[in-house]
Parts: sequence; structure tokens; C-alpha cells
Amino acid sequence: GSTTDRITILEKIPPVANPLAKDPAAIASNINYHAHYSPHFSPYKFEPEQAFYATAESVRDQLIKQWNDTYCHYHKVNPKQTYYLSMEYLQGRALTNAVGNLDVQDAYADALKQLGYALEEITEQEKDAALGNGGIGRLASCFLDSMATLSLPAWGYGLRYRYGLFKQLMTKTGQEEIAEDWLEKFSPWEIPRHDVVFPIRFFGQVEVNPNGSRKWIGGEVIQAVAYDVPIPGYKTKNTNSLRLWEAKARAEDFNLFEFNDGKYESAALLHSRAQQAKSNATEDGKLLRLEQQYFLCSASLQDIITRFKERLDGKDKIMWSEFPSKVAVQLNDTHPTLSIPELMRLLMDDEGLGWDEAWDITNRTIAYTNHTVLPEALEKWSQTVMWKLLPRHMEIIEEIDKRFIKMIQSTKPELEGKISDLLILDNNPQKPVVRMANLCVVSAHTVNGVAQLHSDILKAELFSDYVKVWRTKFQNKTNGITPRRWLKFCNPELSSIITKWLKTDQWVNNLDLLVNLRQFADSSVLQAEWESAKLASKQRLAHYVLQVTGVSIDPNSLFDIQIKRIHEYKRQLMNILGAVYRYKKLKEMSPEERKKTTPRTIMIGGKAFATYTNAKRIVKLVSDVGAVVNTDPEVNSFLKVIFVPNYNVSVAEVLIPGSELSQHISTAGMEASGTSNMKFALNGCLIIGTLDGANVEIREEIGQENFFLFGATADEVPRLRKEREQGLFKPDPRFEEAKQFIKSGAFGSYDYNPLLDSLEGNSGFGRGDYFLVGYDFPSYMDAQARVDEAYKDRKKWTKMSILSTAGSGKFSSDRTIGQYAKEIWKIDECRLP
Ligand code: GPQ
Repeated sequence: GSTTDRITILEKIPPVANPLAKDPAAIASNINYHAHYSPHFSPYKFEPEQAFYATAESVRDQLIKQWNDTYCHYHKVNPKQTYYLSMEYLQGRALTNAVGNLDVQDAYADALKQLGYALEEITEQEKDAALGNGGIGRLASCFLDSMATLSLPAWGYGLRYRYGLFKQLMTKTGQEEIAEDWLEKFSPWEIPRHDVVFPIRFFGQVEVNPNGSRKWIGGEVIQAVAYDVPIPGYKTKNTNSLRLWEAKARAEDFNLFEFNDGKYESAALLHSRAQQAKSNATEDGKLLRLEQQYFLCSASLQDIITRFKERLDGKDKIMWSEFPSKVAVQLNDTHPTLSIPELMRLLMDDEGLGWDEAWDITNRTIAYTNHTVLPEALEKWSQTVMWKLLPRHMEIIEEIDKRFIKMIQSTKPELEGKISDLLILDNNPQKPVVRMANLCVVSAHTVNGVAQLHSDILKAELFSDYVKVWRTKFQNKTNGITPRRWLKFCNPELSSIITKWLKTDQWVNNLDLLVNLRQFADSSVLQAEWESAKLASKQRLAHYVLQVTGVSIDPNSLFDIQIKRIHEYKRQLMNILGAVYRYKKLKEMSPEERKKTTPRTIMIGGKAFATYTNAKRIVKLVSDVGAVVNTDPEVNSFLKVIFVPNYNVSVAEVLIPGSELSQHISTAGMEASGTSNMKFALNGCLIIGTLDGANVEIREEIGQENFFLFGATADEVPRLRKEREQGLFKPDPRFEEAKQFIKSGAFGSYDYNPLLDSLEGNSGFGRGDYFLVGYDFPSYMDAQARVDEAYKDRKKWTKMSILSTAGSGKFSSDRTIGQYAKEIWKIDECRLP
């Protein structure tokens, strides 16, 4: 309807500020109330955008009640509580998730209908909250959902970046980065807490008191202000918090002269994800990121200590030794490592504890998760920068290191020769650095990897010598994904079929129940329903692709998808080389031969880090290949190649349900886990992949006959790299042909030589095919040929698809979080009555 129609509708519905409306008419009144009295926009407009904000505020009213009740309940029961510290969260949209978890989806859909809208139209209005880059941030968001769903007293802490992850714009030259102003209009999901404020100090110096105690003084002080995002659980009233810290200057610290000199930092501190800034490579960019990390750690720990003191149960003496039985802190990778010296500092310098007691508490409180073995991703901070920014913390880190060597020398003399690798401080005179992973391993009570293979590699390689010191410190916690967002809400068609055949919807929070689908995998009735659900999702996806690229794709072709950050180790380049080879062969075929092939639509999506040249070249190559293939009338009914722009959480929610094959093809040993592999398998998509990360466990769970495996194994990789370097590698003719075809200019005049040279052995360019694309290419192409054959037998394919879903139960983040709670955090559920 038009604006006037909608205003007429609004006039007939009384605006009512009833935050606990349950029936559609009452909800419509409540939405109308927000349309009238929310200060954010004129009530004389009720366009989809205003309808979204009014609806979101109405839902938020419902959340706030539960969120307050949850806080009071935890406060009263005073259980041990977990604090998950992460520099990244990829929350995506919140509206569908909130109404789904509150179980008011139908009521809201009805209410909006009364107001002249479809719920789906309204949910589409929301911008993604993208406070992160990729897998690690989305994992943190899935974990929050599971912590609430399991009714665990567990909070997230993060940063309220002013701008989210950049928007990817595709132009003639490839990817362009546009600032994402996610707070432009305001976020209806955050509750500003001007009553929760902590001072954060930077720079300054250490003062020694007459009694020998030390104090950090001077420098600059910025205020951390809390913004709380309520996190509802599914089928529980528990509504936890994601507390995001905002940076603000206090009026008395606000020096106008310095502001004009550009010295004033707080406004810029949280300007954006530091990683995406072009300045990341510069000293200033690096310093900013370190400041952000410290800001998160210090604000969160001050908050945690304040809460510990508030919950003393009337005891007048603080029993610090009880701190670790009330508080568990989980570090999401090394990004919040500064929590370790910060907790030591707060306990010693502010609370007056001695070293031994503070160290014991810190160690029993903090646990560390490692998410990568890539050497370039292991954080190392310049000691010079750290001494300037955080002088007291550097003293503490030196002392931790000294005591650690002493301990090794007295208890593990056989490790004497390894000490220089085990130390936290790398005192290389050229560039002395602090090795953050080492600081975490030495200080935390538990260290875990994120998939079995990854955890095994950590123990056998990266941390092997530490294993000799602390045998029981190392664990595995295989990643997981939330089945609410990644099946129930994003794929309602498939979800209702599952519920129908399992005769229960309990699978939504007990995903192991999916295994009961196995007995029906051969049923032609289930298969027909399964195929029609898949087709509906494929049509929705085709519609989306047409909208964002202008290219129409055939829902009857095989939908083949690879979506993730663009990185050489993830080998999108192998995927596109395969597509190029397929295109060339199709061109060479007769029309009759072509008709015998399996039509495919290859979709690739992902953002390249702004300064990662080869990643950007890969993006450009994919879109150039697409431009030629998709407009070639001879072949474009058998092959399309799509670069899906601006990949993010809500794009994934459209792509994954519509997928039939997905590619998880990293060089073995390099992808710590991967989590989209789990989302695809859960949605009945078959995987072509290497034995890497969580692929190994997915293949075990769904059955090797339902997984298209290829490629070298992790233990073969070092030898293969050596052979490649020594010129012992004989390339497959298909690999040479594909590269040659690109070099011939078939896809335009852009200079792909620097990219293609990175695939050569010792050509003097690139890195000698470090990622072994050349070695794995033939077995990859063979696996792709098996895919084409398998797709021709639809019954068999659909059975494999059902078995993928049936075998995905293990990959619920409820399982992962249950294991963290029991085996690392030692916390129990604290369910609201
Ligand atoms: N991962 Cl260290 C990130 O997304 N960012 C990072 O900074 C680091 C790791 C990913 C990792 O590459 C994936 O294999 C994992 O599945 C994911 O973390 C979650 O564990």
C-alpha cells in the first residue's frame, strides 16, 4: 500500500506501550506505539524502514524484560560465570533470530500483516552487524546463541566499532572497499549503559611507592562505556548479554588544544575494525589495533572484578582465592591476550595482592583458544611499542618470562636447548617482539584448538615443547554452528520437512536427533519432499543472484558454491582454474557432447583484505571469467560463473540453503577448522574437500561415501613442498592448459601473470606454489568429474544430501559450548524459573 494507506491503518490501531504483547492485535498496537513515540523518525511515515525500527523496538521491549530478569537471577544465585572475550563478532541481522528464539514469529507475522507488511519484507530492512572479518567472529556469535540456549551464565565482551567490516563493491577494476556505517540510523538492539563506565589508561610511566609496590600513572585516559546487546536463548527465558565497549573522553580530560593538534585519540580509537584500515600495515595502524585490544581487556576485567565484588554475599572481606570459582575468562585467539598482564596488574597494584597469589588466580581464571597455525597470523608485538603504550604490563610480562625460564631450568633441564623458542619475549636485537601465543600458553590453565586435526597439529608442532612441560593443558573443542540461524530460520522449508519426519522439533536444540533421518534416506516420499525444498531455496537464490549481479542462473543446474574470505591457502584460485578448464573443454565439444554434461552454476563470494594484492587479483579473475562465460551463448546454458558481491552473514543465509555442492579445498593442515562446511552439510549440501580442519570430522560423521575427497594429506605437505622447490614436480597437462588459457587473454587484458606465477615452482616469482595448487589440481579435477557423474543419478544424490544433514548433529555449537562449559569453564546451567 501507499504511505497514505498505511497512515490510515495506523489511525485505526490504538498505540499501546505493552512490552509483553503476545497476541497479534496487541503486538500491532505495540508496533504502532513505537511508530508514534519513538524519537527516531516521524510517525507520519510508515515505510518499510520505519516499520522495521518500530517492529524491532517492540521485540526489544520483550527482550529487555527477560534480559533484566536474567541478570537479577544470576545476581541472586551467584554461580560461576564465563566471560568470552573477542575482538570480533559477526552477529548479522537480529530480528528473525529474536522473534524465532522468543517463539513469537507467527504472532509478529500476523501483526505486521494487519499493518500492511510481510515479516520477510521487514526483516530485509535490517543492516548486518559486522563487527569482525570472518570465521572467528561468526564463531563467537554462534557461541553466544548457544550459551543463552543452554541457559549458561556466560557473557560476551567486545568492541563497539563505529564502522563495521567494509562493504565490497565490484567495479571494473575489481573489489573496492566502502565504509559500512551500520550505526548511521542507530541500532535498535543496543542498550547504552551510561552507568557502566571505566577509565582506560595508555602510555604514562610506572611509579615505585616507598613500600616497593608499583603504580602506573600519567599518560592518557579514555573512558569505556558499556553498550549491552541482549542475546536471547531458544526455548529458555535466559537472555544473556553481549557487552560492547564504546570509547569516550571525559569532559575534564578533553583538551581542546591537543584535539586540534590531532593528539586526541578517543574519537578515532574505535573508528573501524583496525584490520580493514589501509593503515594496518603502518606503525600507526598497528598501534591503534594494540590500543583497541588493551581497551577491550582492561574494560572487561575491571567490569568482571566490579561484579565479583558486588556479589560477595554480604561477606565484608574479599576472598580473592574464590575469584576463579566465580569467573572463567575465555580468550578468543590471542587478540585479547593483554587480559593476562592486566588481571595481574589489577590484582597486584590496585588490590594489593602479592605475585604468587595474583599469578595463581590469573592462571586458574584464563583459558586460551588458538584458531590458526599460519605463522603470519601469530601475533607478535614490538617490545618498543609495548613499553611505550603499556609500561607496567611490560614489566609484568618480563617477570612472567623470568619465572617461567627458572621453572623450566629447575624442573625440565632437558628442555634447556629449547628455551629461546619457548620464551615469551623474543629479544632479537633487530626487532624485539612479544610472542602473544607464548604468553597465552604459559599463563592459561587450558589451551585448545578448534578441530581434532588442528588440535593434534598444535600438540605435535606449534606447541610440542610446551606439551612436555604441561601434559594436561591441551584440549580439543571442535567448532560448531547454531542450528537456529543456520537451519531453522534460514531454511524453513527443509526445517518443516525434518520436523515432520522426525515427528518432533526437538532437533532444534538437540541436533543429534537428526541421525534418525537416516532410516528414511531411501524413501522416495522423503526424497521428493527434500528435492522440492531444495528447489524452492535454489529459486530464492537464483532470484537473489539476478538482483545483485543481473545474471540469470538456471535452478536446474548444479549449484556449486565457495564462500569465505579470499585467501591463497583457501585456494579459490584452484576453483576458478577448474572453472576455466571446464569452460575450455565445453568450447571444444560438439553441441551433442555438451548436452551430455552436467550443467553447473559456480558461485564464489568473499572479501579480500584491502591490502592483500593476490587476493584482490583472485576476485578480479573470478569476475572476469564470469563476464566471458556468462555471455557466451555456446556454453552459457551449461556453465555460469558468478562472483557474489559483498558476502556477509545475511547473504550466507540465502546461499547456503540453495547450495548442492560446496567447496572446502584448503591446503591440508592450513584451515584450523572452517565452519561454513558445517552449515552446508547441515543444509543437505555435499562437500568437495581436502582432509583439512573440520572436514575430517564431517566426513567421518556423514560417511566417506557421501564426501568428495581429494588432495594431499597434512603429513604429506612438507615433503611435497620440498619436492616442488627441488623441481621434482611434474605438472598435470590440465593444470598447464588452464593457466595457458588465462595467459592467452581469453578473459581480458588484465595482467594475471603475477598471480599465475605464484603457482610456479622456482620461477623466481611468487612463493613456489606454497599452497600446492599444482600438486592437488589433478585429483581435484577427478573429484569434480565424480561430482558430475553423481549428480546425474538424482535419487542417489538426494540420498547423499539427506545423509549429510542426518550426520551433522555433532556440529551444533550447543555441543561445542556444552564441552567448553564442562571441560574448561566448569560452569553449570542457571536457568530462569
Ligand atoms: N580465523 Cl586466527 C579467523 O577467522 N580469524 C583469525 O584471526 C584466526 C582464525 C578462523 C580460522 O581461519 C577458521 O579455520 C576457523 O574455523 C575460525 O577461525 C573459527 O575457529
